[in-house]
Amino acid sequence: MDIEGRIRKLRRRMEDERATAVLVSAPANLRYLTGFDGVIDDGINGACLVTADVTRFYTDMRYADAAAAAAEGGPWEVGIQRENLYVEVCDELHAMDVDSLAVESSVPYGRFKFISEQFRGAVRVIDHLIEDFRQIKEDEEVGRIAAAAAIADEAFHHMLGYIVPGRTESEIALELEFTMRRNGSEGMPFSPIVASGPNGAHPHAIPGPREVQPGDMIVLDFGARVGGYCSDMTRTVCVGKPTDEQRRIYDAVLAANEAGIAAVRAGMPCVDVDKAGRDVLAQRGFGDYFTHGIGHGVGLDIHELPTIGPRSTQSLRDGAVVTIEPGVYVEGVAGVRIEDLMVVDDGGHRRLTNAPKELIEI
Ligand SMILES: [Mn+2]
Repeated sequence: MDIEGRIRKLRRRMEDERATAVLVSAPANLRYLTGFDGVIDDGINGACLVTADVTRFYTDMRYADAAAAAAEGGPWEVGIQRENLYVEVCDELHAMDVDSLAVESSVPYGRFKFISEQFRGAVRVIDHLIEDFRQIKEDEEVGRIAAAAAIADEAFHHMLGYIVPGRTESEIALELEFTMRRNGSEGMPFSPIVASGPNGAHPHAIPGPREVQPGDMIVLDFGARVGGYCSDMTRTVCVGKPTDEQRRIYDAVLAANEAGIAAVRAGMPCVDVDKAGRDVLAQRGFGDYFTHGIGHGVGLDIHELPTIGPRSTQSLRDGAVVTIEPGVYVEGVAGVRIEDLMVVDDGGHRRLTNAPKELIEI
């Protein structure tokens, strides 16, 4: 991981923004900036202060040894928090004569207010301070995401033999999680979604006690985590033979998925990638049943930049890792979603999800 390069990019951004000092506290941003993988609660026991000369990662005594080991020979130093992280950081800024401070736009209001009071100077927020850099993945980051995607692919194959009528959504979700963790996933980037029959009409349904029945479509949306990096995929299967209507919905979503993926290359406006898939669903009469953006970036967080939807303002950049996940949701009847993960590279993209996409009958 190119920690030095990341800190260099941040300092360039600070110059552009005329920020003398920045304080980073969102866990994924901290991990990105330092490479330190300790368990950090959001802004409670870890924050990184960056000025033109200093990069200091503050944490408490519980992480002192691990942080010192991680800092060894690297471009940042460890500051030990004694009582209150933000009081101590502001005292340090006063000692350094720093009079303007920037924080991430994700900082909670209470913390922003507290820091402003302690700092007694100008504190402002910079939108996507670190998140902009995080879009462009280094090879090692892509390798970790690919490893997580492979664990999820393998779990999907296992699930095809596990799902039978009578099993509940909760049982199926547990088996998915168990399989991925047994195969090397570090916890879950999000709780797996298993939505059967009419529950599939809710894009982010919570698995429950409903037993899978013959004739159900089942939406399975899940991912694994390797070296801190997430994967994300969705497949929809049918219990027994699909009806003509189910087949028509599935084919439309699959065509939209492929059209969206075909549009994924560097320089492509995200709004056009979304449109490529959305138009296919509209042509087939399902335009009103696709109720979210077609995709998003994936990395240390399960949802990160870029967002790919009808109101996106960004374009895809070389090295971005994104999902394409159109869906059709018919209230009271069923849902279908098909989601793949890919990296934008070499004038096109490389798929990281490789599970089959033809409609599988269980
Ligand atoms: Mn997703």
